[in-house]
Amino acid sequence: MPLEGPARIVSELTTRGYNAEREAVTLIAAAERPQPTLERVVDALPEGTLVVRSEHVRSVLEESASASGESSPDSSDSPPASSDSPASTSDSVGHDRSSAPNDPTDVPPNDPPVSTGDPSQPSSSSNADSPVETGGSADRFDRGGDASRRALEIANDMTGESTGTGEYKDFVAVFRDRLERLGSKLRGRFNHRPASAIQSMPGGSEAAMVGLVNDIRSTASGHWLIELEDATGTFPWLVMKDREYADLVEELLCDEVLAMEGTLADDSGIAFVDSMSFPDVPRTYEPSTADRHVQAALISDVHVGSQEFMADAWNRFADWLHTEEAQHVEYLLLAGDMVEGVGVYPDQDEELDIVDIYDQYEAFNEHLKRVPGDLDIVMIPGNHDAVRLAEPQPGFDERLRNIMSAHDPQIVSNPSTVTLEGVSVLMYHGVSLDEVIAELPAEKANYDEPHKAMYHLLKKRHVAPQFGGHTRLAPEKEDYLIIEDVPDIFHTGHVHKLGFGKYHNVLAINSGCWQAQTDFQKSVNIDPDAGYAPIVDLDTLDVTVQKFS
Ligand code: D5M
Ligand code: FE
Ligand code: ZN
Repeated sequence: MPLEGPARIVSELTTRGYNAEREAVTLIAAAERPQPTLERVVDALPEGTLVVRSEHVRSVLEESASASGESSPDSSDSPPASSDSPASTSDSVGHDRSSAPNDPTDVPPNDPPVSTGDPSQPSSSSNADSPVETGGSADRFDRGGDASRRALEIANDMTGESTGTGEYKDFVAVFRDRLERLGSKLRGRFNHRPASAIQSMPGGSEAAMVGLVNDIRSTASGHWLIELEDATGTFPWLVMKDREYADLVEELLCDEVLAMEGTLADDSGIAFVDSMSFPDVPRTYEPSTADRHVQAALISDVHVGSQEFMADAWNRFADWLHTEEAQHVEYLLLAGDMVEGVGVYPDQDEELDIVDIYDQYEAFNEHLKRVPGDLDIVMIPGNHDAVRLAEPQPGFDERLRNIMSAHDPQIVSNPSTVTLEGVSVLMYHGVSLDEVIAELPAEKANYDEPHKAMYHLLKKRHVAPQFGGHTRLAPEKEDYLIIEDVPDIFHTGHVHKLGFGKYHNVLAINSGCWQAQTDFQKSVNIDPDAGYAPIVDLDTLDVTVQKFS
């Protein structure tokens, strides 16, 4: 069967157990008779070769050119061999990564070829099997063909909007905003009363209240007392231990907003809970999907600068993005912890590979350069990044933006919502997940199933409900941490575990990381999922996981 183009050549080589450099494939595709050329190249490979390199092809082509007087492909109209540095053309292609040595070195890559340019300009070639674009582009497969159909919008980015001074009145304002906005998702469902009105209702009355959880206590007899607060005051609600709702008490976090319905005790002053409701995601929620086959890679926690940063796995990921298999990946989302940072945890400096924070970002940028230039990239900061720790975290400052300029990423706050061709993705780094996992019983939230912890945030419609624990809060004029609109995808990281699942049809994905186990993680038995990239089909919300470690 004739070899129709690079894609067929790659598949032909992989079925014979070889991976191939991009340039080698280009050269074979450009030969006058690709099939016999491929046969001759394979025959001439030194024993033990795993990757077909451009040198292998060139020597075969030169041989046959001198035998037949043919011109070399370099002088034909076909795609020229790249004149860039070797690193720019060393991208292995193929599907069998297990046999792919890829880049055996651990050094940051040299500059790969520049981007194909403006992604809104479709590239000249729209057929993945047609010869590659000219100009030594890294993007052999034609992502750009549909670039005109790309659409990316950002919402809820609070970068540059920070007004809070951290004073008491700011905290009052942000909690008021939370109660108002999350409460409005509940108020329509109940005949609710303010705390002050309930305080003066006669015993035996039915009552409902929407409030913030102010306190959770167990009583001497094993029941639960939950104090709800609203703008008028507080009221205590008693959940009897044998009621069906008792099970929900262990899910509660302080400062979340919910509704309680129940009956006032005879001497009033307290109410017995009959039902408890959360702002939640409707069970019937129907997520939006893209109207073409297009994918997004959702990753986080790169931790460049740490001795445990897995450069090899990253390089394999970046190289894979250049292959045909990844041709539909047009978006790359990074949910924080781009670098390891400095002084984040005690004794962290002992595990630093790069000690200067700006040097860490420079190195991160070098790694970012290796991914295809025509990806649309969005990133938010995490707790290791050089922005304020308190949430919401504004996007990186000018100096860091200038450093992290490879492929012109969109840099937004943590959290932010990015909508890709109609599919909304709530991006949040995920520090509150530690808290959810610590507070809830293990079957409801644990490190091995981080997506389950995410479900609780969706149910509470807030990315970091509890104030005063791990998660630091910077009060702003509004509560940016509220999940105002139901997202189609919820993307977090931070806990360094890969997990995904659906909650009321919303896809929750916690990316793994690109950092091998640190000494601290070893000491507390955190076994990270390092070197994986979850890839989401935006037209179906299906997930496939690519492993690079
Ligand atoms: O944290 C990755 C995960 O490991 C996250 O679940 C917190 C936890 N972690 C890591 N180092 C520490 C220390 N020193 N104290 C407490 N918890 C820790 P990340 O912040 O993304 O590196
Ligand atoms: Fe991290
Ligand atoms: Zn983190």
